[in-house]
Amino acid sequence: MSKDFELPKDFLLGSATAATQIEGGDIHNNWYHWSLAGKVGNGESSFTGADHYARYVADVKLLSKLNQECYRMSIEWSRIEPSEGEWSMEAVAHYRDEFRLLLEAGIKPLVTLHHFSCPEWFQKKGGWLGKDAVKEFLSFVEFSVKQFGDLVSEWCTINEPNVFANDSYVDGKYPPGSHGDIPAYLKVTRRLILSHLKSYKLIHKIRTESGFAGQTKVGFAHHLAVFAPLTSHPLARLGCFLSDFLFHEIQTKGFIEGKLSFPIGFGYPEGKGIFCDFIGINYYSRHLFKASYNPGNLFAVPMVDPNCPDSHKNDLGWEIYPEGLSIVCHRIWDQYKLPIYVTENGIPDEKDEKREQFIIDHLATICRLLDEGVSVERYYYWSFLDNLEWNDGYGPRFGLVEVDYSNMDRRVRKSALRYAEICKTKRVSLSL
Ligand code: IFM
Repeated sequence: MSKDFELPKDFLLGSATAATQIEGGDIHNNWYHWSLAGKVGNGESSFTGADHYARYVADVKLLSKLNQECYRMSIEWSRIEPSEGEWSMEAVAHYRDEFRLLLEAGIKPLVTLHHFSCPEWFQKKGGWLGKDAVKEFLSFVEFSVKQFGDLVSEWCTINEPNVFANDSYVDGKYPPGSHGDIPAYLKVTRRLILSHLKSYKLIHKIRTESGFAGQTKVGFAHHLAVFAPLTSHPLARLGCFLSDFLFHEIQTKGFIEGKLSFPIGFGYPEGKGIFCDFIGINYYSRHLFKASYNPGNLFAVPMVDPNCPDSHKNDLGWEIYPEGLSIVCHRIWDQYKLPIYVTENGIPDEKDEKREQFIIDHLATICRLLDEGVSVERYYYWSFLDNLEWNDGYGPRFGLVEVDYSNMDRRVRKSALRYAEICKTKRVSLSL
C-alpha cells in the first residue's frame, strides 16, 4: 500500500493511444486485412476502432477536461501513404488539425511513427522482410516529419519492436502470422533497429533545417517486462537469461547505442553514439520462467507467478507488479543515465475496480525512483480510450474513458476522475 506522495510540478502526466486501435475507418492498413481474414477477436474489425478519426475534436476536449498534460498518439502510415508513393493531403490536414488542437489545449503531443501497423501495400511486399522495407519506412518518416515538424517536436520512432517482431513471426498473432520463425524475428529486429537509427538522424536533420535546432526529442518505446526464473533450476535460469537477451537486451543495445549484437549482427552500422534523447518504457507485468527441456522454448517457458492471487491480476490474467517498474527503469537508468518516459503503463479492468490503485501504486514507484535519482520525466497511462487490443479484439478494457461500441458514446470512468485530479495537483493523498 502506498503512502501519500507528491510528484514534481514539472513531471508530466498524460495518456497514450495508437491510431489503428482507436481511429476506425481505414481500409488501407494491414490490420484491416488481418480482420477480414478473421484473425481479430471474435470476427471483429479494426475498421470499427473507437471512431476517433471522426471524433477527434471532442476527444481532444475530453483529454483537456481530464487535465492531461501530454498525449502519446500514432499516425497511421496507411492513411498518409495509402498506396506506395501516393501521399494523402487529406490525412495530413486531419493530423495537423489534431496536433493544433492539442497544442491549443496545452497538451504536448509525442508522436509514434510505427505502432504495429503498416499499409497493406507494404505488407504485400513482404512487410519488414521485404528487401526495401527500411527505405520505404524512411520515406514515410521523411514525409511525415516535413509535414508535421512545425507542430510536433517529440517523436517516438517505433513502438515495442520486441513485441511486434515476436507476435508477428514467433507467436503468429499479428500479420503475417508466422509461427516459430526465429530467423525472421532476428532479421526484422535488425531492420527495426536500422530504421530507428536512421530515423533518429533524419528527424534531427529535418527539424534543424527547418529552424528547430535543439528543440527536438527522438526516442523509441521499449517494452520491458520483469523476467525472473521461477525456481533455481539451471534450465529456468538459462531460459530466462536467453529470453531476456533476445527480447530485451539486443533491442536496448541496438536502439540506444546503435550496436548490433550477435545473433542479429556485429558492430555499429550507423556509427557509435547515443540514438535516443529519451527512453520510452512500456511496462505492464512480470513473467517467471519455468524450466523446459525443449530447446525450441529456449529451455524455459514464461508464466504468471503460481502464488499470485486473483486480486493481483488484471482482466487478461497478467500479474499486477508495480515494483517491476522500478526494476526496469533502473535497468535503463543505471546504464545510460538518459531521461525516461514511461510511455505506457495500464490495466485492462472492465469493472474499473483496480485501475485507480494500479495508477497510484505505479506513480508511487516513480516517486521512489525520483528519490533515488532516477530521472523519470513523464507517465503516459495506457490508454486514454478503450480500444482494439490487437488480436484480442475489443474485449479488454484499458481505457480511462469507456467506449460504448453500440453507439461510440464515451463515459469517463471513476478512476479517470481520480487520475485527472492527480494530473492537476501532482499529489496523491490516500485520505481522499
Ligand atoms: O495495446 C497495447 C499497445 O498497443 C502496445 N503496448 C501494450 C498495450 C496493451 O497490451
